[in-house]
Amino acid sequence: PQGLTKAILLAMILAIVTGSLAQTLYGIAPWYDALLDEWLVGGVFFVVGKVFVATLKLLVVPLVLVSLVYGVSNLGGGKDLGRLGAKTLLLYLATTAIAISLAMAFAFMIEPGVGADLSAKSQSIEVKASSFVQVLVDIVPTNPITAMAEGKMLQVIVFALLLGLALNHSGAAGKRLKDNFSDWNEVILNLVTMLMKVAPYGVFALLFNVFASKGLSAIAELAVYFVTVLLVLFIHAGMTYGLLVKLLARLSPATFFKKMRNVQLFAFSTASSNATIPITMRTVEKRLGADNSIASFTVPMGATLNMDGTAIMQGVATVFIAQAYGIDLSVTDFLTVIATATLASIGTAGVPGVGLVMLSMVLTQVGLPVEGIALIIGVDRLLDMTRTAVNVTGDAAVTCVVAKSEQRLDEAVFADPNAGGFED
Ligand code: DAS
Repeated sequence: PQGLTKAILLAMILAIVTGSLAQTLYGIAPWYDALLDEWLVGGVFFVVGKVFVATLKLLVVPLVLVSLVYGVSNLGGGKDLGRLGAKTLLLYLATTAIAISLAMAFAFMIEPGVGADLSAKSQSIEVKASSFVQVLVDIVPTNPITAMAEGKMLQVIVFALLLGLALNHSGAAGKRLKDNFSDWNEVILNLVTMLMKVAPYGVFALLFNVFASKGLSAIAELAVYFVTVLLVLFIHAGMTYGLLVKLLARLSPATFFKKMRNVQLFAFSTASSNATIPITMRTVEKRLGADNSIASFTVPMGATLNMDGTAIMQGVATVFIAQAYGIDLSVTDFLTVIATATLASIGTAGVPGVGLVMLSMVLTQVGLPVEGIALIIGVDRLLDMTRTAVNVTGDAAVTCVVAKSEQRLDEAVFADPNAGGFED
């Protein structure tokens, strides 16, 4: 399909305009409200949006499993995997630490929370977050089928890694199975391509509902906070990832960002890194030239471990809440926030809203009132969409760096504007 990106962008703009308009007209007449609430937001667009996200999520576990088993079996063996894993994890943690440090520096300078209206704090917030130790224990699955059925990404990744390694030590049987997984990987990636064609409709439905229900009004009273988070998101994505791609992978940042547009639009619309995994995987392999043996590992791992956009929100939100309550943060508090937010991002899957759940862990760690989350919850959905787009961009940037460092990135594919279809 020609210019899928244009179609998605058009759908996005149309949805934002009509959704916001619908929200401003709310209350002009009972029949209108019923039409908007029951038939559109709660009806047609609800169904279309849910089905669209479901078709993406449908492919996540099968694609991650076959792709990772096949990908790992193409690596030299345990020592390669060890090096690859260490490189990837180090880069993911480093970019997240940079992200949150930038966020707190800007929030400290801009002071979004000074003089904030505390009235919203009455809303009670029910959030629970798993402890870091529990996360580590949970990483190894006791039953791979359960892990897949429940979509526990880290457990699926561990199982696939072990199975992929075993393939290399299984002679002819392993070879046959490896070819099988390779075919499955190709077919599922083609299924992803097919499903991407319905994206404009899904994107419209999802975004219309966000803007028709949340609208732009929620942004007004939190404008400074909202703008601060967006500012750092763009700076981090442009600067940190731009430098990463340019200096470490010696590739063109302009080409990288241009080819990442589709992935960012999916991430923005779904607010879910996990649901975007199939698109991220397809793009880094077919359009950016990263070899499957790298991408099959770094992309699923990134969707779960690497959430720079989320860390940025947490950095700004923590400073905002401290300022709103007139609480001074010490240098130790800052370092605690950086450590907690970086580690907190390891344990949570990339689904809508996890950023807020992890924020409660960060606030608790530095003794800030968790009910402060009520102050920012109004605009969180819009920020969630943007930070998810940053999360997946970080996953792809690190994938390119690691693939290049392992001589497993095809620069001809990277440079070819039409590689992988969907000419922009
Ligand atoms: N929506 C999450 C993701 O999918 C990010 C977040 O909630 O902050 O990456």
